[in-house]
Amino acid sequence: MIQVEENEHVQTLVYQLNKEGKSICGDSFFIKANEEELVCAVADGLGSGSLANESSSAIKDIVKTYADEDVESIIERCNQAMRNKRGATASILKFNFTKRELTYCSIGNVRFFLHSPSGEVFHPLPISGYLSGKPQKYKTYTSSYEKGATFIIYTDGLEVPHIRTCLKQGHSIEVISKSLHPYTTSRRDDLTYILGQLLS
Ligand SMILES: [Mn+2]
Repeated sequence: MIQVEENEHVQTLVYQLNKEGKSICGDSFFIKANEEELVCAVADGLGSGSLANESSSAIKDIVKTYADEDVESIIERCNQAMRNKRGATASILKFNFTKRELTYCSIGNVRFFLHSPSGEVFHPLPISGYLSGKPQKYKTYTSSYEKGATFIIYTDGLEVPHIRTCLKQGHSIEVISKSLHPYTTSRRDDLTYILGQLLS
């Protein structure tokens, strides 16, 4: 499944595929761009199927409702919502187009890479664990970004050995998406990625 969200500041593309034999995806995502910012989130519910989806879709709903808050308060709201659920790993990312700055907060194995045209790679190291409703410490990353930078957020269903190389070639997100295709066919797990390029 592919969804596209774009405006004059950003172009994004979402790809999602269920685990083999599953009719419900345990991963969920949220993405929204307006004149000021891009908000995106990816969550991987523990396990698979409907119970996994219950957790990850609750995260999606919270990000949608509280998208105006900062990434750390949103992720804490998501954590609270996991109390009577299985739990999930999640990443929340915002790009502020006016400040040309990104903020990122994450727990668990959802990963994020940003590649700038100057060659710099921004890759916050994943923090182990998952959102479970228990008290949790967060680390919020802030970084400036360059026009033309490409990024990806993805769940562990996508097993790419050299994700940096895929982003580095300076290709459009459609071409990058095509180059990721061979890594999406095993279907050992639910798979979600958001690919994007900053245009301004
Ligand atoms: Mn997974």
